[in-house]
Amino acid sequence: MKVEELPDHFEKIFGGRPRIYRAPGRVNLIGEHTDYSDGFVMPAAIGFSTYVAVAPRPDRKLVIYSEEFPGHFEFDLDRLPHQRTGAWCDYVLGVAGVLQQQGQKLAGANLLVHGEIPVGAGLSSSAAVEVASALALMSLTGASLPLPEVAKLCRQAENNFVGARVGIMDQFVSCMGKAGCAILLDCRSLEFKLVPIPRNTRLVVCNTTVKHELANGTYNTRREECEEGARYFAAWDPAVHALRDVSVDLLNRHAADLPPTILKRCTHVVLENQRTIDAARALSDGDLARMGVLMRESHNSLRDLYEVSCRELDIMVEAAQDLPGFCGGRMTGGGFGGCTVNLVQEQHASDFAAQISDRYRQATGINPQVYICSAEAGAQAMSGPA
Ligand code: GAF
Repeated sequence: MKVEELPDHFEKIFGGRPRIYRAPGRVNLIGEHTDYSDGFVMPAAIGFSTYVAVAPRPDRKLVIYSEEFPGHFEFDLDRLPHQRTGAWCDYVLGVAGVLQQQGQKLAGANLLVHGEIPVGAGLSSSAAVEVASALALMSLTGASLPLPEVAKLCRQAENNFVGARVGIMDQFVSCMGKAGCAILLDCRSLEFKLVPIPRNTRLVVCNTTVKHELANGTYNTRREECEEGARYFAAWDPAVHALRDVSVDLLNRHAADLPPTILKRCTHVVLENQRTIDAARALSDGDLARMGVLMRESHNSLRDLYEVSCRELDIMVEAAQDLPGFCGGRMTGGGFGGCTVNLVQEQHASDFAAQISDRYRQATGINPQVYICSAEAGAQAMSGPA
């Protein structure tokens, strides 16, 4: 289905004309696995979005359909499940639950969810469903919240209802993305700076099309390892509340006292935070050579210290290195599969896409998907009822 057809599909299924809300997926240029340690990230929203078409119902039901995702679901707003169902509708349910816990009395609603973000590719399709659903549900009661608050409540839904202990990055950039810019975000204060991406540069996103089983469990394990590291440092310096507060100097002073695995995780986070701040400066200065070095260091650190890369991601990163127009690239998102992000000069982007696909296919026997993207705007209302 094309997005233009969404109102007609909605009408066929439910009757009536919907309002439509859109929330985009993202790539992260640098600052990986730092958000849940209160650190810095630098993502950009991309041109793949999830759309939620919504209209009120006279009763207290929440009815959720999608053509891309299986099943259709009906819930009673006064008796929403307290535990996840295991289906994709959990992202909508979680958001509805948090909105109600915050004191909003939601209205009965029909929702048709249209997703164009590749699922399981690490491009934040789940955050986009959450954000678009939150805007859609709030629109029916006339409630409005600042977008950073929407991001926070969506993250809360994912942490508490879906059960993934994610940081704030994905929901924040899906809400706050700006065309042409990456966002340097302080994940503790939620202060942010827009960092323009040089005009003639494209974000070429290379999907390995693999997702290894490890992804979910290991994400929570990494979080626990970071929390354990922060506890060590807090014992030496009470000003440390999260790895964000650990300086390179403090890290070096206590390196020998940490268990080797914890030291590796902490070293990644501490240095990645610094790289992210440096990268924001490099990008806004248009210094793509420096940006490329930092992205490469980030990838190596995720591969060797944080240990969340995989063979396919490493092959995709190596395959890019000497291609014309390539400025920098790395794995993006949680890892264990999914995508790499590459900064590529615009005039070389199509050839880059073709050549990296060939190389990856030859090395792995797997057909990749390559998307030539740019930084796009964050979540918004598309139209009122027609
Ligand atoms: C996933 C999470 F949802 C983010 O919060 C972030 O931790 C990312 O992995 C790794 O940087 O996308």
